[in-house]
Amino acid sequence: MLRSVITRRGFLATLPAALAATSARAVAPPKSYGALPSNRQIRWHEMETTAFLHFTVNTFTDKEWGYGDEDPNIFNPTAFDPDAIAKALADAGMRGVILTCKHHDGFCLWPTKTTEHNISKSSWKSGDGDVVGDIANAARNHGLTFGVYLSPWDRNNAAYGTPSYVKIYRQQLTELLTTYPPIFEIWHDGANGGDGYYGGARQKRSIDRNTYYDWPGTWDLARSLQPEACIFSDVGPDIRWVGNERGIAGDPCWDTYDPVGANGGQASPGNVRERESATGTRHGSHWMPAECDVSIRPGWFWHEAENARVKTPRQLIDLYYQSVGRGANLLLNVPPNREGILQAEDVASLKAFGEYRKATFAANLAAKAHVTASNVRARQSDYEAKHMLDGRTDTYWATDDEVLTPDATFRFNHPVEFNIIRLREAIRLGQRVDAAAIDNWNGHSWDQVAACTSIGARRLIRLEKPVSATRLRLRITQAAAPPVLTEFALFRER
Ligand code: FUL
Repeated sequence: MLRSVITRRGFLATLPAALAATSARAVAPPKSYGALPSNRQIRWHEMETTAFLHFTVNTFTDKEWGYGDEDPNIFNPTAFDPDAIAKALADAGMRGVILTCKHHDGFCLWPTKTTEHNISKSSWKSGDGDVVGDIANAARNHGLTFGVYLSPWDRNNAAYGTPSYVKIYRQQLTELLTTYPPIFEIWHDGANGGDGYYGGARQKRSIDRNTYYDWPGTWDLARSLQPEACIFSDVGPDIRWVGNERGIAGDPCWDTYDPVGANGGQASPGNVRERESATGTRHGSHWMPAECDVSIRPGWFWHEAENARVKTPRQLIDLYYQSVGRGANLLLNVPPNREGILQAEDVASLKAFGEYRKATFAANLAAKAHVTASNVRARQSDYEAKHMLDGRTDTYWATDDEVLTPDATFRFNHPVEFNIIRLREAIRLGQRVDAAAIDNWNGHSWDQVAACTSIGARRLIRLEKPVSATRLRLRITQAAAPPVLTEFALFRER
């Protein structure tokens, strides 16, 4: 006789009756709590760090925002090398790259049919250039996924401010999503409306940020064309802006969020109460993790004068802990220069940042610990605390339903020296933990060495100086639902 059961990973399995008898005693996994991530969001969380490429006419005019009247011929990189760009990003540990396919100036870096203001009108490569295609291919050749930034604001387009521009914007998005798939992220900037060339009108055009673009319609279109792509904006729907351009997430930084408009009403791209973007909303109704965008230089575009002001490896490492370490992703902008390559100074910082991460996070120093827990769900081995050490994201430590503040003790045969602690919740079951602490055994009693609030996809705690331990205790001090942790890891900065 065959019987179907749902295994703890949610798979439907058919078991012989004898086996089913044993599994009938198995206790179901904990119930999920609150808003849950989609599969596309889970994949996005796993990327941790991605790169931003700001590259367009501004690179050649030395501006941050082009007015929209730039001559296409000005776009003329002398030694464009997409492969070298992608290689430098991949070597630095970036997992994806997002290109400014069109910035506010409206110049399209692919041969679009929607406007004359595009790369095919440039004498560069005799009008045969396609920077979007070239970067997308090079990225994939180096194992990076590709994403598109398409500025909603278009200071070139004569129709900007009328309904027909919104159609053009959607056509541009359609071209990008159908010509260069797969796309992992679609980036909608919040800067909207103001002065511009607008086909020669040279005037100020204001739009209603809540209604003009009919964002739900645009996102439905994006979903239908690239269902696996995460859509980013100030208000998601998949990924939220962190509320600042310094690359720093809030602490806590909840993965859930209910956006509120700048004046307390409806929120939309360009109209959001930024202070809440950094922390998210505890018990919020949408899973909408934060992305921390920041430039490796003062500006988003390359400027010769900023070559000496590139962030140091140390600064990038600090940003990593302030973004990725708080459960967000880091989107690091590294703008190509007028040659069409990354500036040597930027590459040097990137390289050292990548090497630091490779060396520091090479192996979990707690992997061989012997671990016991104050509570294990139904005392079942599937839920034991050892699953926090197995390097897998689909196994976890879970407790009985009524146990919200358990602890787990890790014993080491030899003292371990560490200054980084990494914790992860099994986010498929929601964000459950509100606070945790870690104690070190001093031979007589426990000394608290670290504490944190939100964990979610990931929490990195960086201690000021290394700690040596033979016994450590992880305490969940507050939780909204029985905690479900998939990782406890220790590292020593190199
Ligand atoms: C901002 C834009 O105005 C900047 O130019 C840049 O693209 C940045 C990432 O977003 O809103």
